[in-house]
Amino acid sequence: MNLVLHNYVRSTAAYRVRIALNYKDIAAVVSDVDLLKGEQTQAQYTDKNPQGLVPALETPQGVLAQSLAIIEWLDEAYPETPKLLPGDAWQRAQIRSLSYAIACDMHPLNNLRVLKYLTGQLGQPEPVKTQWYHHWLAQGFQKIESTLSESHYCIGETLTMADLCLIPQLFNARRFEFDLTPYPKITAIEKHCLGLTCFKNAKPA
Ligand SMILES: N[C@@H](CCC(=O)N[C@@H](CS)C(=O)NCC(=O)O)C(=O)O
Repeated sequence: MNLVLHNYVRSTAAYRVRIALNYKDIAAVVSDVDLLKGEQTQAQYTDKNPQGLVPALETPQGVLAQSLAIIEWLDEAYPETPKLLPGDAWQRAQIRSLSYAIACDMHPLNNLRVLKYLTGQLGQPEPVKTQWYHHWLAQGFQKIESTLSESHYCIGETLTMADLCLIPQLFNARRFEFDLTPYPKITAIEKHCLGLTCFKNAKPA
């Protein structure tokens, strides 16, 4: 299958999909969209992905937006590859629940366009932006830390979509100098995952 991943190297959401492709060993051509230059809002991109965000995956059936939809599609379209939503209905629901806590409740509050609106139209200075960013990270990470066990992974004993949401969010947190010492279970999972090849080859750096 010919796949094209529309990507930006520092995008948290695209990072999730890069890890998924690596883990499953699925080849995709990478096409970079420079978010800082606003390429995500230009017709060349929005004609393909009207949602105007990265990632998007071009597939033989069409263009799919939304990282979690892409990851679930990869799981179903490539059933012979290792699953990122393994287990029974209950376990898969647990994986989605934790993934959504990060991707739906944390990440959107700290997205580029939200931060730009805060410092641009709303005229807030940089320290307020950082305070906003850290506030919502702390809210999210506190809740997640309290639900984790002592495993190497967020849910169960294997890698799942939830880990693909957590690790990129931590990359972002570190980039904004957020103190992660109060979250030992989260950082233990991070340490383990960053040692895996599929994460190493997907890292923004
Ligand atoms: N819920 C979407 C989020 C996508 C998203 O927000 N992507 C960011 C980069 S991490 C983006 O394209 N931002 C551009 C902007 O804010 O203008 C997903 O999971 O794919």
